Amino acid sequence: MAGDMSIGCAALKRSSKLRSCTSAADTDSMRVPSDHRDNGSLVKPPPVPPQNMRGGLRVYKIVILGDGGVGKSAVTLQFVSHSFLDYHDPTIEDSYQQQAVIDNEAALLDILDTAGQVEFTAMRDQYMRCGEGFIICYSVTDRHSFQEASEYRKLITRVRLSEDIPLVLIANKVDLESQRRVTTEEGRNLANQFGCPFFETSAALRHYIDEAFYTLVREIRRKEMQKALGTDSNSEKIHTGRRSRWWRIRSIFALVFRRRRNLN
Ligand SMILES: Nc1nc2c(ncn2[C@@H]2O[C@H](COP(=O)(O)OP(=O)(O)OP(=O)(O)O)[C@@H](O)[C@H]2O)c(=O)[nH]1
Ligand SMILES: [Mg+2]
Repeated sequence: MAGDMSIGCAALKRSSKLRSCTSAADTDSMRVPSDHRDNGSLVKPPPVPPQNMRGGLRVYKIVILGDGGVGKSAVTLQFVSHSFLDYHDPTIEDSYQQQAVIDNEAALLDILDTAGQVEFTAMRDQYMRCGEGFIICYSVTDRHSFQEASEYRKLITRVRLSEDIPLVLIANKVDLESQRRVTTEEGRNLANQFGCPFFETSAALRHYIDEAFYTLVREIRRKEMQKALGTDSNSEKIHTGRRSRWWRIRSIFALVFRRRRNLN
C-alpha cells in the first residue's frame, strides 16, 4: 500500500515489521539540550537518554491511533511526503521518519502508523509501550470512530499507567463537510476531557497536518521539561500504593543526583 508511494528525501519509510522499544541502531552519543530558564533561575534539563538519539538528532517516537478508515495513513503520508493517499488499503503497521525543525530545534520524528482494523490490532499494547507521544485520530464523517477515540485514550492510560502522556486529538476529513456526523464543539469537548490539543484536519487538503505533528513534539518537550523540574502533577495519579512509594524514593534519588551534578 503505502510502500508504493514515493517519499520525499527528508522522509524515510522503514520496515513494517514490529520494532522493539529500543534498538542498537537507536544508540548514539549523549546530548544535553540548551539550558532553560525557569523563574529567572537557570535550570539544566536532564541529558536526553542515548536511545532517543539518532545521527545526533533527538528522535521523537510518535504513534498514530484510531479506527479503521479514519485517515491515519493519509494524514501520515501527507506529513512525510506531501501527497494524498486516495484509496484505502488497511494498514498492518508502517513506520516513517521525518526530519523537522520545530521552534529552532531539529527533530527526527519516528512515526508508527498503526492498524485500525480489529483483525490487525494484536500488537497494540507493544506499540503503546514504545510511543513517547500519540495522535488519536477520528473522522468527522464517522460517529463510531469518534466514540472509539475515548477507548484509545483509555488503552494508553492502562498500558502506560499514567494519564500524563503527550497526546493530540485530530478530527480528520473536514473537507467532507456535507457528510459531517461529529461537530467541532464535540471534538473540542473531548480534547478538553483528555487535556490535550485538538485540530480538525484534512489529509486531502493538507489542512493542519504539520500543526498536529509539531504540536505533539512540543507536548513531548513540555512534559519532559516538567519532569525535569519535578512539576508533573499527574504522573502518580493512578499508580498503585506500592509503585507510588518506589516512585517517590526514585524521585528523591534523582533530585539528589541532579543537585550534586549541578554543584559540580
Ligand atoms: N475526503 C477525504 N478522504 C480522506 C481523508 N483522509 C483519508 N481519506 C480517505 O479515507 C480512506 C481511508 O484512509 P486511510 O488513510 O487508509 O485510513 P486508515 O485510518 O489508515 O485506515 P486503516 O489503515 O485501515 O486503519 C482512503 O480512501 C482515503 O483516501 C481526508 O482528509 N479527506
Ligand atoms: Mg492505514
